[in-house]
Amino acid sequence: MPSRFSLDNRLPADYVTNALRADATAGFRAAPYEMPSKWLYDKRGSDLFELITRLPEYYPTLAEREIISRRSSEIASYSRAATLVELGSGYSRKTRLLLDALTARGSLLRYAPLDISSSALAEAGAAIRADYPEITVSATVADYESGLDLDAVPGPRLLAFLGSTLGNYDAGQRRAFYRTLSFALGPDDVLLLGVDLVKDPTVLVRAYDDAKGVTAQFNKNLLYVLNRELGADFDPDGFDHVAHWNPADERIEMRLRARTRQAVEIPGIGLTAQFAAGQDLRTEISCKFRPELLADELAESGFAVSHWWTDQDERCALLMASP
Ligand code: AVJ
Repeated sequence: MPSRFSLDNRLPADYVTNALRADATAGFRAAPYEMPSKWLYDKRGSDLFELITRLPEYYPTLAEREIISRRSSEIASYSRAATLVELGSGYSRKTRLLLDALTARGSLLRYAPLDISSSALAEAGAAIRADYPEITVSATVADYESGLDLDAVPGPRLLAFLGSTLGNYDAGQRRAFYRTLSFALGPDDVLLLGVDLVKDPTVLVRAYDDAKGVTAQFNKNLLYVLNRELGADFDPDGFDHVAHWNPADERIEMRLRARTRQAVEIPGIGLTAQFAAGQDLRTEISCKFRPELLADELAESGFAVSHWWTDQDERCALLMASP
């Protein structure tokens, strides 16, 4: 049987410019300045993140891989999925472990990755199509934050949201995200969430401030994006990379700290950002979770956690929940 691969673009042509403009307008009117972390991931940012996942300090990728490889057949038999939907799939590396287990079980018909990066989807989609000829790959370029339509994909569905991407949302954004999911999922579908757990802050800070400075480059990539897309004149050398542990909210905050007092023109939004020396632009939050609290907030949004797995060192967790 011939394999099938489709790449469906659901983003309007001017999506990047308009959405970035709206986020930058809000973010540079806020005090302190802030930007949503999704703007870190253009081609260069996605490549830098790939390098981060191979750093010795950045444990989450390996820890999650360890859990998935030990639990993939359980996941396959509990979900009996006909479709694996993956949000923020990027280059789909860990996905293969799930695809192996689901195809071995014989239930899987389709892999449906969604991402805002069409280059990552095209690359990953083509590779998966070649290696899994028996399933259909239907990739969608979409911003799932603004809604999710899964009516076209056969159930039961296993919706995977891995890599601790959930941690990029604050509590209110997570609630909105769970709502989107509960509209999209049916009673036979399951959610598979990968999260990073609260742990010793020195371990956490090291994971976000590595010795080689790759994370610093990744962080500063936001300034190149703002310069390119909004005609801004940020000087990346004028800022320091900061990984700050916020103990009250139990999250890492990546920031760019102005080395000197400076004014930055952002013509795309008709605004000048004024930085005092030492003033921050927050570029990412990465929330760390406690099992009971995460199960509670999922329950409040109508999801019941049925399984909960960690790696041997209990750094990260993978959970399965039903709507
Ligand atoms: C891809 C969002 C899970 O928050 O750990 C890595 C991104 N930022 N180093 C994370 C990231 C800095 C990463 N996520």
